[in-house]
Amino acid sequence: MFTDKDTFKQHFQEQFVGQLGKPLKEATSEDIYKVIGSMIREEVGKFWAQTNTSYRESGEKQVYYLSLEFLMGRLLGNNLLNLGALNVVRAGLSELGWDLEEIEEQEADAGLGNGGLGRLAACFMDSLASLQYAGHGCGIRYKYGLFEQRIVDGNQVELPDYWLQRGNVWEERRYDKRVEVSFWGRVETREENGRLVFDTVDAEGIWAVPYDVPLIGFGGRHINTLRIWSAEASENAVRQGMQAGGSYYKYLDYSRTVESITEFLYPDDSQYEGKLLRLKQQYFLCSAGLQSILRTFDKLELPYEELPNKVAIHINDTHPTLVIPELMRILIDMKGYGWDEAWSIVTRTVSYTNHTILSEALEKWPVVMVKDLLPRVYMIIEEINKRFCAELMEKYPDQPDRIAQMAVIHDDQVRMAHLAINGSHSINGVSQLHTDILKEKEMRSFYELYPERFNNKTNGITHRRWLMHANPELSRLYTESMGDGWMTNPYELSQILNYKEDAGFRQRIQQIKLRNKQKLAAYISHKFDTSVDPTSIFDVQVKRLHGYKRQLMNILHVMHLYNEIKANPSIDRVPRTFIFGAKAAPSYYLAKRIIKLINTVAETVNRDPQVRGKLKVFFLENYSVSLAERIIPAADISEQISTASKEASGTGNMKFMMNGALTIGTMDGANVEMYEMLGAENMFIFGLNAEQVNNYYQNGQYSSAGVLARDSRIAQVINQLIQPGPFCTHENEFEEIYHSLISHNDEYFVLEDFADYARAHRDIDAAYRDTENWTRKSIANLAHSGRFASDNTIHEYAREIWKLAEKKQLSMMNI
Ligand code: 26V
Repeated sequence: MFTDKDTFKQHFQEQFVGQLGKPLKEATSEDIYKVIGSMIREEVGKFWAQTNTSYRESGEKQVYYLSLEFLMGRLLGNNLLNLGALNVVRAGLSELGWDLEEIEEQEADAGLGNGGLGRLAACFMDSLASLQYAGHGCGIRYKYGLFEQRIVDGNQVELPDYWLQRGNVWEERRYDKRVEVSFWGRVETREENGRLVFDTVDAEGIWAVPYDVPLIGFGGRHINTLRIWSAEASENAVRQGMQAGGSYYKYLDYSRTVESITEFLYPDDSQYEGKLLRLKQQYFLCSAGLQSILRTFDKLELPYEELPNKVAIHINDTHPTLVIPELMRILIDMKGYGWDEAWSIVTRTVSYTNHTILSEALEKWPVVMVKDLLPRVYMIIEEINKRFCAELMEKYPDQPDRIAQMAVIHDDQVRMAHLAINGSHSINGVSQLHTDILKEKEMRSFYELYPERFNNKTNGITHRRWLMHANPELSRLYTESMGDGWMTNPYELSQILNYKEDAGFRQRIQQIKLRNKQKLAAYISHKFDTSVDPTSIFDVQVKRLHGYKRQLMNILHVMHLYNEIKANPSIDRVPRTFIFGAKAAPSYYLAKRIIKLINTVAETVNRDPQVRGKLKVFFLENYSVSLAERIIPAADISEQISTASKEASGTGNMKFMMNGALTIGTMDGANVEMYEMLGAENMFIFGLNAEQVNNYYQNGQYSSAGVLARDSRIAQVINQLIQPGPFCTHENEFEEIYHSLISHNDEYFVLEDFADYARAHRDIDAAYRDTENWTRKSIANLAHSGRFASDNTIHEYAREIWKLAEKKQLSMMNI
């Protein structure tokens, strides 16, 4: 179908008329999108089946990546890329008068994730399939993805993201594979053949209906499955209700209540704490996922002692931790295993990744809630806690505080991280620094108890989406210069270091960056109806809005630059365009004020003729995967400026590096590992390090007011938050921001790091003037970025955590 342009065109034309029943000349771009999507589905169907058959026949170990989030973005371009059909389809469509990029725009982003954690899951799916591992995703088919962000009068407004409105060509509803998930009820205990038996009675059963999405590996032959579950009322429950005298309208109400379980994705928001619907989502995923995993395992007709050899279940953060007690429940109550045997099976099967040390993100559930919603599961959690505390008592007989601090149930709350650590054989952090902090601080007592369980797996990103798809011109240059080995072995990107001193090559790199910037400039110009200078430095910070990520420091610095130019209009500065993109959690008030501040500064700066040609600021609304693919290839500077110790890894940092941007950053998360490879000459490092931050927290000797008193530049900017002037239309407009910095002593050290941040920005200004040297630095970044390809990360997970058989290195020969 996709072998050559003419075959494609012929198939496409037939399919179009056949499927839509109208002539091609009446086609809309949405029609074209849908027809190509269905052709891809048809093309891969055979290989999907083959992959599944080979799994069944070989009995090889299967990995299931359980995650409440899969931030997949659009699939058309990437599927075509992995099928090797991108050029054929682009050329074929072009002959028919269509532009592939415009067709890609028709697809709604699958925004089933908040940010880093969800996007990591998506990158991992791509690597698993591309490396031909037997690894699948298991998630929730939310009706609404993360909210759509609009900026109205400078403020964030949230709208529902009904991504399924126009249908979803990639999914396959598999009603025949539905399973039942039970909530509520009570546990009755009886004895049977000298054994205690637990029956849950009066529970409410609902259907979990799976939708399967093919995960097409590079080469198009190996196809894994992303199975996402949707909640539906079970007709049995309905019939019983009706027979008991319920009305038709009651049924409609009831089924809506059931469907609400998978209605929307929770925003990453501290306000969610204790929300029953979120707990229901978590158990729904665990119960449905496990039933489907075990159904596949059962086909092997092996005893459950073999489960850890045939199945690995990985939990993405603590959100799916209930798989641990749920698997215990199945093994004990349904398969007849004793506690110790079951526990050994569970802990050898499950592994867990921690993604944050922010204490507000550590999940806890009120005991009463878990007990009511999941009575039998709660009994098991209680037993896990009891046995764990007994083990601790034996080890630390005279340290009751330590035991209380480590217990799974404490203060009438279930601590999910403790349950996850207890019930897994592997606990990993997502960068070396993050893992060290887990071991030495956050999870120290657990590390002392189970040192062998802790390990690091530095995050990665898929170079197929973030380089080959997002930056096709750069990819073409690579292949022309050094062949296509880098596509299957991203470490080969280091070969471009050989071209660092090649003036022609550097010029090509400069041209590609300029063209990417021109494209983004056109997009921004169109959105804002203003001009954007593509030769200015594009300085970009795109990521979720959070205090620790310090978008505030960035915008305060922009205010400072503005003040400088106003004070000295002839100052010599390389023109800069600052670009922001960020969603704030709907109830995170301060974060929303920061968005308003950024927009206010943007308005003032962009309309001031005195700074024209030197400074521009844009806040691009609704940051998403597809927008990231537009922005990142056009960036000169990547802002990775979190308070050291707070950003577990970061993955945006890697995407920018892979597209030749230079990083201004703190020694935090994976920035540290980038720095180890790049050195000070290829990165702009500034600010406190993790140890210094930690010391400040411990000795309490930081005073933001003190910084203000010492530095008049900062004082000026801070006062501009509350005094009418260029950035503040009325008195105290940004007083909450002001108070967070002054009255609340600047939790994230924005003021402390400001001076060094400004210094690093001056270094950027100086460095950018030397175009050739800048390009050398950019090339060093590109060359070392292969290390952060998620293919490497996945090989490490496969080898060290999931214990999968070694895969041989793929090459373009066997793709
Ligand atoms: C928390 C919550 C709590 C409320 C309900 C919804 C929800 C969703 C997510 C979260 C925690 C998000 C944690 C997270 O995204 N961590 C990021 O993980 C990235 C991948 O490992 C890493 O690169 C980032 O540094 C880290 O912040």
